[in-house]
Amino acid sequence: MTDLSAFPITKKWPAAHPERLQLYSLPTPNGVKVSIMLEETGLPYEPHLVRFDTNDQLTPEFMSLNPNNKIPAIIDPNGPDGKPLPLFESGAILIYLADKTGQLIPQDAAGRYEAIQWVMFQMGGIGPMFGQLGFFHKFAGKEYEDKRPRDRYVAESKRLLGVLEQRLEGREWILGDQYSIADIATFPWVRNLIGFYEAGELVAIQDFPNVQRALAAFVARPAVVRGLDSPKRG
Ligand SMILES: N[C@@H](CCC(=O)N[C@@H](CS)C(=O)NCC(=O)O)C(=O)O
Repeated sequence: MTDLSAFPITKKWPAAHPERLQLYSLPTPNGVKVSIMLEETGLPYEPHLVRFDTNDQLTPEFMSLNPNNKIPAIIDPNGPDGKPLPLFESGAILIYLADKTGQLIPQDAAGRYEAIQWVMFQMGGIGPMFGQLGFFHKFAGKEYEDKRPRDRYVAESKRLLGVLEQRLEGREWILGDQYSIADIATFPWVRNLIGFYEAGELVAIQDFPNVQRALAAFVARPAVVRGLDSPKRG
């Protein structure tokens, strides 16, 4: 019987199935990367909802797993050497799960680094820039009189969409024929930009037909549909 009691997070979110991978998350663009990956690979997992309206991410139990107080985070009871592995940062989790399952990452060395390169492009570029655009366009930053910060993030988001558009020219997915963790990292953020942030018009999304086409194919995948709703908001 797997014992995860050494992890304080299990006091607040008890593991009903400690032998399964434990996911602590909320269906945000960073959170769903991991639930989509888990659904795509078919790894059994137990989802736990981390609520922001009650600041669950700031509790000592959650921060014992991620001192950076952000979802998603996991514990894999069957990590390297058969020992439990705690992990945070969605990009690191995607790479870990791809390596663990041998799925959604090329198996040759060059292809593997190419996939990691595009995951990093999302982690360092698309995620932070689209996130700032959301703040200045839809949330508290909307009230700021000075529109220069908003304009800066709009311009940077358009530039990044342009990079993605060019990459997808003549390619079905970011790596070509092979759907990968690079797509799982990226498309939840594009979806969020157009949907929740309501910034499609602002970034002139119609100018990026390859991005729109790949996004449509992404959201039509059954595993993506399931992952977008996990953990259930309850
Ligand atoms: N680089 C991190 C970013 C994670 C992140 O920003 N998570 C947000 C939700 S999308 C969060 O937990 N925010 C809660 C907070 O900042 O208190 C990752 O990719 O895992």
